[in-house]
Amino acid sequence: MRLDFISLFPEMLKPALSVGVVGRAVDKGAIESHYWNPRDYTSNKHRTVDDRPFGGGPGMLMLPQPLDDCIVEMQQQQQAAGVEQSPIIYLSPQGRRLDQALVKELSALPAITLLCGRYEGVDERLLEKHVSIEVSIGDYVLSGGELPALVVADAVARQLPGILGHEDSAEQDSFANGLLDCPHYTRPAEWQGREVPPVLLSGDHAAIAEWRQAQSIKRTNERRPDLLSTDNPSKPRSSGSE
Ligand code: 4GO
Repeated sequence: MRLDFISLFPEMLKPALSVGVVGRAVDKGAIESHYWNPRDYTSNKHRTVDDRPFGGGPGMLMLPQPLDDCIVEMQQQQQAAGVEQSPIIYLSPQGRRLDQALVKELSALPAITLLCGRYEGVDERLLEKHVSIEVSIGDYVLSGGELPALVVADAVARQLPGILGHEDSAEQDSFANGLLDCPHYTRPAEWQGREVPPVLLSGDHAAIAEWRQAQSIKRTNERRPDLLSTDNPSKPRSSGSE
């Protein structure tokens, strides 16, 4: 999968994509990342990428011109590389809330572009022209789209085949089956007077699977009943309690 990042701060993104599971995906060639800096596409000698909002108000906006030239060049390069037009995703609090279902949709695509805004955001006309979907990682405001873009990249990368070892496969994750994850324990079996639930030491794989499923359902009920409510369209089809 190809990931293109459009950002004024690519140096914020690159190190995050070089470590851990995502770093391994990059090393293995399962992820190919490209960085595009709108500041390299400014037409004025001060290399200005922002300006004041029409109608007044605080803060600055990203100018459409450098972003447009940047996107046009990126799309030319993608075409030359034989990549189909990839949807441009704009990270913003006004976007569709990211969840595991959206992560799965995105990870099935051959390429996505993540457009990271700064300041108070981007001129609306640039978004109208180029953006396929706005995505939000949650109901809070950040100073740039880079951290949300990394959240999307990480969540998508761990869905790609052969990226996680089978022991920690994406199928085991919280939300993979619409439920929260069960608790986990490692050595020692007793730690500071606290014991590991005995069933996990029993060697009875069926009993362990049953216990984990029951714990997942209990936790989901206690912490996120919204995930189980009957009017929730993303309610898991089989929770094991039916
Ligand atoms: C995305 C972008 C929050 C999110 C952002 C989010 N803040 N909740 N800030 O996913 C335009 C300039 C948006 C700063 C950006």
